[in-house]
Amino acid sequence: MGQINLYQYPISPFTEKVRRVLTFKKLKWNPIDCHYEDKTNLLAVTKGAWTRVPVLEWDGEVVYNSADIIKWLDRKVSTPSVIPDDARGLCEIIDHWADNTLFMPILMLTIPDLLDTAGDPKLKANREKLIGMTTERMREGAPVQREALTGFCRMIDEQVAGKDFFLSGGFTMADASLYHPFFFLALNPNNFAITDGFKNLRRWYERIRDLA
Ligand SMILES: N[C@@H](CCC(=O)N[C@@H](CS)C(=O)NCC(=O)O)C(=O)O
Repeated sequence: MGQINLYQYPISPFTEKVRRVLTFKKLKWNPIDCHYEDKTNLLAVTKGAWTRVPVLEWDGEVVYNSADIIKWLDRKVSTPSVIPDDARGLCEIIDHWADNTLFMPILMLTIPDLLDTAGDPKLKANREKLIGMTTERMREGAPVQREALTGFCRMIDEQVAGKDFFLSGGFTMADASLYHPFFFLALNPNNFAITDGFKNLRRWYERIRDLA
């Protein structure tokens, strides 16, 4: 089989979701870094259809959208599987919750400091436009976001108590989906400290982070 090209940003959480699955399946990939503004390579590989990362290109096929990439990969390389037959819908529901609910407070808490540290006014303006909110507004909402995230951490902590993975039976897409927001949160140790009181979650997080 040919080389796997993964169009990405190194700190992209949605790409990290796919990287966890590639790692679990012991598939090596070639990272192709994309630019936040110049979408030339993404438009070329997707024939104009998609401008976000991740995009995966393998053996002449091009797949985009992280959940679709993982489902496609699981069909192409079915051992070890990450989507159990009896939990297909559940994996998609968990993925949807992770991307659209769990990720939201983490995005709002992480982006302001990240952009300030980057010190690139063009990047800041681009990201504020994409998210539809200024970093000042995000900072104002931080207490509410912290409270929401603490509640989500408690739910995950309860589910992974006494277990190695989120669902019974081993690593699944659910672990990759739920891990990616915490990968992004961990870019800022002050924010990641929100997880300090959740020992089961932290053990699970480290297990998924350290997959080899
Ligand atoms: N639903 C998509 C979302 C992908 C996404 O939003 N990726 C971000 C980076 S993590 C992105 O490319 N944003 C647009 C941009 O950076 O211009 C997926 O799961 O792959």
